[in-house]
Amino acid sequence: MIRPILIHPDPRLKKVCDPVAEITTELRRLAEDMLETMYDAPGIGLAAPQVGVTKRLVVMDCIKDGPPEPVILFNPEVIWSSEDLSTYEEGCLSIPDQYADVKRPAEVQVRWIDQDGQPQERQFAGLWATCVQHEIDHLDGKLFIDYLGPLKRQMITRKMEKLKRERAREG
Ligand code: K2U
Ligand code: ZN
Repeated sequence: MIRPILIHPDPRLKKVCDPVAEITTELRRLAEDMLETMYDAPGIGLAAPQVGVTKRLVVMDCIKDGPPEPVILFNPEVIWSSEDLSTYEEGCLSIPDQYADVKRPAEVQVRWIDQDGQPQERQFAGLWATCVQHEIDHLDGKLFIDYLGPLKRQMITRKMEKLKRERAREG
């Protein structure tokens, strides 16, 4: 089912999430719900804290045109990152309609546990690299606006507080 996506500022988006001890049926269901929620947004990534679950789980599918390629990552960790950096104009489903350039390592090697409990390891480049780093940041309570200067971050936070007030009024 499609789950509501938390909007910044929200304390649950700032928490360091807990590792997943065991891949339960419930967590597999959560991962499926996150993929459905991500495709509906639409987005190319989503982290569990964004739907209010402070567990170390992210989903991604950075394929634009072509058959979908969903990836479910439990306890993902970056085990290597390139010296080269790449800049991407990032957005975030928890900070709607705000975009800013963020510099990150251009390639990363990531290790995780998949939905079958199997350890996986893959090197990501391009948009996949940007996305997986953006999602793992979410698991550490870090948002892309944390890479911006204090004034720009504050301006965006103020806009989100206004948006939340308006949404609360609409009901
Ligand atoms: O985690 C999220 O909020 C989903 C993010 C993932 C993402 C952000 C920046 C760069 C790459 C991935 C996005 O909102 S998904 C929407 C999107 C789609 C294409 C390109 C950038 C952002
Ligand atoms: Zn995000």
